[in-house]
Amino acid sequence: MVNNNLYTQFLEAKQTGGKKFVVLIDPDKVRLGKISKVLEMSVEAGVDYFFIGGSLVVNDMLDYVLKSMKEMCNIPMILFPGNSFQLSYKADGLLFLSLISGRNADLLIGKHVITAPFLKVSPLEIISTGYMLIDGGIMTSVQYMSNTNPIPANKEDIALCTALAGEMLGLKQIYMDAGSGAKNPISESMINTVSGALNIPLIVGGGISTPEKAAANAKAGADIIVVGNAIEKDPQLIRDMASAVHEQSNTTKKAALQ
Ligand code: 1GP
Repeated sequence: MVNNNLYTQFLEAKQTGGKKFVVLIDPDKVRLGKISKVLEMSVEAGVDYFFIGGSLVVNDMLDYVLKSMKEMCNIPMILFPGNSFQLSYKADGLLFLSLISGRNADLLIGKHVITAPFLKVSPLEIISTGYMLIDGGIMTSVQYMSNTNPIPANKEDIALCTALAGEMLGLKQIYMDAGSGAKNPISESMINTVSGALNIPLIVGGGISTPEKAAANAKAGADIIVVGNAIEKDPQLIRDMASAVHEQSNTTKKAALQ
């Protein structure tokens, strides 16, 4: 039986105006002493999910990190793989990413063909995701590693048409990413334009460094907000980021009821 729990929650967020907050964990950068603190704070703050992955994972730590995390908390762990080697059955789900902003056939469909038979027999919930890189003002790892051009930050029409095409192709959600450590996060205006036209959930991340920006993105229409770098630098931000995002969910729901 196909497991749809995670995606059902994402879709419900889109449909009801609920907002989800995700902490991105790069398994290469994890020190287990520090991660236990991050997990503790995430549980207290009500973090909804962890995304696990990185553009370039060089240590063979993925299974170990996931196993250790699972022992410490119940927050669902979703793989956000930078390549087809970043697979582990110890996670709960996997973003099956097709890089629809690029024209690199391998990342649009090629790697997927190779991993499909492994995923078919895996217990992971597979969530097909149209992945769109948006220019964040610097060359990010994902841009370099994927050998693709991001969508220019001011080209909202291209972002909109790309996201719509992804939805029409049957992808279950769209992830707009300025890339980890982006200098400029995605504009609220672009988020608003894309989100307003989609019936599927919209994930937004890359370069979000303050609770104010996280809240503004949620208000602009992002259903799921992802933060990695800023939290790696200052785990204390988890609480304020999570509540800034969740508060927007209340605002939107209240507005919908009025
Ligand atoms: C990157 O969207 C994520 O793929 C998160 O980016 O690390 O800049 O928060 P940051």
